[in-house]
Amino acid sequence: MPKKITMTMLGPEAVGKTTLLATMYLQLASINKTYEHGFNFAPAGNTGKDLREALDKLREVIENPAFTRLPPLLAGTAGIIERQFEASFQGKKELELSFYDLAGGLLLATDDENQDVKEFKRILNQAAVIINVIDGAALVEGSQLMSDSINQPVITRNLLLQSVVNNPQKHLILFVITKCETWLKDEKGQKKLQKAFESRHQAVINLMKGQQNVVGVLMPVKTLGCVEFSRIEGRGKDETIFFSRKPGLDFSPEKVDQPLRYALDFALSQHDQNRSGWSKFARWLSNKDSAFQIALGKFDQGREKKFKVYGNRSLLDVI
Ligand SMILES: Nc1nc2c(ncn2[C@@H]2O[C@H](COP(=O)(O)OP(=O)(O)OP(=O)(O)O)[C@@H](O)[C@H]2O)c(=O)[nH]1
Ligand SMILES: [Mg+2]
Repeated sequence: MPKKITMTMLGPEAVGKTTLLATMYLQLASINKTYEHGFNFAPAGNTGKDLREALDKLREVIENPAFTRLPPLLAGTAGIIERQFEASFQGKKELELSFYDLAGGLLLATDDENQDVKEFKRILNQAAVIINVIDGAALVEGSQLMSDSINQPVITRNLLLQSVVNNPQKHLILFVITKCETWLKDEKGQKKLQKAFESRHQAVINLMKGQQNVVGVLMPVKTLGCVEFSRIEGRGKDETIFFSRKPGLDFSPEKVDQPLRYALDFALSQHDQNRSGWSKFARWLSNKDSAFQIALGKFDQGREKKFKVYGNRSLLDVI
């Protein structure tokens, strides 16, 4: 029986979780073919069909006239949705990956008896990889009030608390910043993003300090690539962010292969470390162990190493 590894999105409504998942899916093909590593990742069940549909909707962004206010491109996710993937090595199925997407509204549910909330907490506790999606425009340009109400760092911290503290499960937490095209253009903008994250999400960063089972990585990405922050209008409750579609640019996600690579690397190395003693011995006898680890080392070469890391950095070592 192939083992199962859990991964999950985490983040409030409309920050870009489903958009990130769909654009990561788009990168699978290139990850499968770029290196001679022997791994193959494929969607299972309805995952491929659903994510292709989401991508088609996202691509419609290029049909929007430039410089207008952008309407939402995707419908909000309902409840918790499991997206299944499979990883095989040298043509043989090694691992099942369950990737959960959720309705961000669940984070604000106040009712402790809410079944979806209970289920989500269970998923978080056992997830090897947690992708906390953060709206970069609200983070950098919004008031504290707006940034907190869109990104909910305190609720995020409270949810992570029980999965991080006193839990034997090791976690990779990717802090993926979306809607941040504007600040990715130069080093100054990138510094601004990191500074805003470290001050406004301090509660989450503090939670990871000294915890041996957690490593966090800050990763700004371009999920759409052709939409930029334009301005903020209004104050207090009326504060609104406007984005505009840039003329001359196509829908072209960038860097989204990196959270995907980090997630898959971590999943594969956790899977390899968790093999039972007997299976390890049998694999060692047949030389399978070293083949797998050499492949993992090759696969790891596709990972950029310059991202800011928090918590126990050694968990990122693949072998
Ligand atoms: N400018 C900009 N807009 C984005 C980006 N990513 C997503 N969006 C917009 O944000 C909207 C919400 O994105 P979703 O991916 O549906 O957000 P979600 O986090 O899945 O939301 P829920 O399912 O409601 O929890 C999309 O319809 C896009 O219009 C981005 O990188 N830049
Ligand atoms: Mg969604």
